[in-house]
Amino acid sequence: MSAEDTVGDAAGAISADRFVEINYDDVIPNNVALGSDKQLQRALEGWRPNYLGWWNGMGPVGFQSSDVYLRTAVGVDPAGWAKFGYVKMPAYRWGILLAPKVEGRTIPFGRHKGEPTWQEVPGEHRALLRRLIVVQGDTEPASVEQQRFLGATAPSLYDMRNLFQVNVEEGRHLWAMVYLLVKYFGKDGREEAQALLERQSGQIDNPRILGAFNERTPDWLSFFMFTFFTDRDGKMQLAALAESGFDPLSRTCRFMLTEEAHHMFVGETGVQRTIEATCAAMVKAGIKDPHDIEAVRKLGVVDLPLLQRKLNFHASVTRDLFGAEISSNAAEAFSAGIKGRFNEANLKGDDHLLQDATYPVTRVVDGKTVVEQEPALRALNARLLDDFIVDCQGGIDRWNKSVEKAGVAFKFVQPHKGFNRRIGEFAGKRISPAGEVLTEEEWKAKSGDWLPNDDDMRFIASLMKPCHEPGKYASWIAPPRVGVNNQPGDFEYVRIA
Ligand code: BYC
Repeated sequence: MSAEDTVGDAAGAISADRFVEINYDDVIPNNVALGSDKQLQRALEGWRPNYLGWWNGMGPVGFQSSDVYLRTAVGVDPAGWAKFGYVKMPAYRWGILLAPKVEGRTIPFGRHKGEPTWQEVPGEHRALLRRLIVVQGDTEPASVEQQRFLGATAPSLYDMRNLFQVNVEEGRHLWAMVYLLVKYFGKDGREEAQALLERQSGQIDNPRILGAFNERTPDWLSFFMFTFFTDRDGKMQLAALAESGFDPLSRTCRFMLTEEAHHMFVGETGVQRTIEATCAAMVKAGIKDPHDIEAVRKLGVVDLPLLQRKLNFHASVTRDLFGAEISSNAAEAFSAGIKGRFNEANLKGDDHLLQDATYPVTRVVDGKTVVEQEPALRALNARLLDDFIVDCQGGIDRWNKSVEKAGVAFKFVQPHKGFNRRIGEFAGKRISPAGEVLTEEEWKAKSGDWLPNDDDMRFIASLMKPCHEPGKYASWIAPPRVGVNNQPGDFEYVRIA
């Protein structure tokens, strides 16, 4: 079956008025009138086989010929943009979808504040803009590569379907960045688009650009923590780029954000369901002490202290993605009107220029953590990281409510900002989750209590047994409260071929 045929499956019942928005007749579905720009269309159609080659070679292992109950975007309005149906993943309709243009939009920050947004790349900011788009684009295929082996150990068909939904949407996010590169950056944009398919997560010679995207995602707990924390970095960065004065980037990121929300949902509820299964098993077995690891693990569930160590790892590795707290790159991107702050346009009582403002930055001075005021313009990465930490807390509070409800005495906490960092103020420093500055010896003695250790990883690996029967779930995870698109509990989300 060709990719084009699948529209019938995925979006067969799409009403005619929706087609007006997104043209599914084109080889590349789009709402950017691709057909009227033949050169661009040819360039993207030329890239498409390379993309499909990458998907088949580096995308999900196995299940590529299975029918997966996926949603496909059929409109960019918040109400009803999705159509659900069975699709074979390589036939997913990866398209180019931009949020609607806001007439009269002006640049909301920086030295061009108040000027009309750019519809073309401003020459003086070309290199900076291209770099940011390439970094953003690079993370998308990287995450698919990281998650490629997970289908085989899916704890249910529901979870397998969610994994594949996340994967195809990351693929679409790659298309979104490639569209910008190819349309607006000429020959070097086309070269960058190709290079995005050539770097590989974890490869020594040609790795992905950012650290966290070269880590392994070896098991489902890693996947859920990744989608909770690392996809949330995606949310924060996309939100900052959605403020951009370069309007096509803003519109692209605005639509990508609607997809990102689902990825974080998968992460938050995945961890939540793991916690629920653990607490229920503990209560049933009469185990009161969450630190009685041996007894808890015997029940085939994940002990809460291990989940805390996973949390510590993913939180800290993801925090590195914000770059150095003090960054001249970030200052320049802001002043130039290219990348704003989280929620920039709605920040009240702010001049959106940051010439005289300061921002508190935590760092280590004389063996102690201190907070120092820095020029706000240079501390934009620090600020976005702080916004991220606040955003994470909402989900962690909900996890804690589940634990509390079950009557188990345990509380998940975010580690100190400086814990286990490799980039920025805390790189090369040893900080405990509580924020004490440690010597190397102290760190070595304790870090196995704070980060997943070999024993933890072996135990998690022992739980990763496939559970591929409709309506059934692995012992360590509770069923979801509601099915995808309100489907019943025994729905066959993946028809394994
Ligand atoms: N690893 O001044 P600095 C997502 C580089 S996730 C390796 O500290 P800057 C997703 C940096 O590139 C969101 N290298 O930081 C989630 C720079 O190199 P150049 C992805 C790093 O530039 C889940 C140098 O160090 N989007 O969407 O202010 C699944 C000095 O940089 C790292 C974006 O990140 C690192 N961790 O900010 C799927 C948005 N950190 O340029 C998808 C676009 C820094 O001197 N990117 N470096 O050669 C940016 O805004 C910025 O590039 C960064 C860094 C925030 C990443």
